[in-house]
Amino acid sequence: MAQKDDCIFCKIANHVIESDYVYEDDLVCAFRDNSPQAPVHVLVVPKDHYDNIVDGVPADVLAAMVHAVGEVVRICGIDKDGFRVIANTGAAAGQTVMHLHMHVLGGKKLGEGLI
Ligand code: IU
Repeated sequence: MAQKDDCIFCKIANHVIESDYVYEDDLVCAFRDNSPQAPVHVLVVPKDHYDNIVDGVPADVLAAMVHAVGEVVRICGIDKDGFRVIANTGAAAGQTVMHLHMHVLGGKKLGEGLI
């Protein structure tokens, strides 16, 4: 699996288009959402293209994403107060960018419901 030509998150994750990065390693990067829904709203994305979290994503990539979540919450200072991780999957769940991403949200009291 590699990049997809017309995918905006492939371009951001591989620095074809620059963004406001928070964390990066060989497999993933994390950058601030450009329409933040909370004081901290960061997206963790793999550098290779997968449509969503059940699109045959290798275990090392999934592990790198979860590791990156931990790095992001420490870097952004929300590890102690609590945060939320969301991976909208498919249009019915509100996925608008069809490149796997995890939202990391925090920095305020979040709503108590799941949906
Ligand atoms: P969703 O789970 O697919 O709905 O989330 C996509 C997010 O990507 C959404 O919060 C957008 O604000 C965000 N985003 C971005 O940060 N930069 C972009 O260039 C684009 C979308 I397109």
